[in-house]
Amino acid sequence: MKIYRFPKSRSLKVLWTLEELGIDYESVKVDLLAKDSPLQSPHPFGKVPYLIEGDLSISETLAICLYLCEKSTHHSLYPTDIEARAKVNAWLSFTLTDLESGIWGLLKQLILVPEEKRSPDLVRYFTNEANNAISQISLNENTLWLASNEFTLADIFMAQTLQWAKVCGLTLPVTVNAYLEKTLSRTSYRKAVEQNDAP
Ligand SMILES: N[C@@H](CCC(=O)N[C@@H](CS)C(=O)NCC(=O)O)C(=O)O
Repeated sequence: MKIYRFPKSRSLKVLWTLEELGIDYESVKVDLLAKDSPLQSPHPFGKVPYLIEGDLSISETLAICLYLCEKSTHHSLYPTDIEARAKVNAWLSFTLTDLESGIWGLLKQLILVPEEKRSPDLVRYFTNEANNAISQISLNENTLWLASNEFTLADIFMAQTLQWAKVCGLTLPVTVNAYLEKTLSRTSYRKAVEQNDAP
């Protein structure tokens, strides 16, 4: 199985999922910044992450992670019980829509868009959107992780998005920051970052 990756990008979520599940993979670094480089992702639009396994190719971070969870016999990351799964799905949906939209917009304005094209109005707008979504993260103090006492896919998606928020200079509530630190202390995370950010 080959995973096309780029440092600091969403491909981290896929590698983190693979590390949690203990699935062997080969990660292939592409060059997202130089479109004339030979190191392009085979994704139809040159994006990462992208999975190729035999004749199968999958795009979209969530679809790849769900495929890996459904393929695995370890069910804790994406539970089979439908009520437990619904809680994971709710957090995944919140993270990928309400939370990510403001943070990703802000990240693009602050880092990815060329300086001369950045807009202070957009920075203000995305900052408000992001802070508003962050204020809606209500952690359940009776569970160890976001959706339950098990570490799930929801935690992987939430953690990378919160990390992006910090890269943007946003301040997280103390409890959310403590949750993030706990998430990032997992061995699987450290291994995934090592792979994802390798030169
Ligand atoms: N909706 C896609 C977004 C993928 C995406 O935009 N990836 C970025 C890196 S985080 C990328 O490859 N950008 C390069 C490009 O758009 O050319 C997903 O969730 O996988």
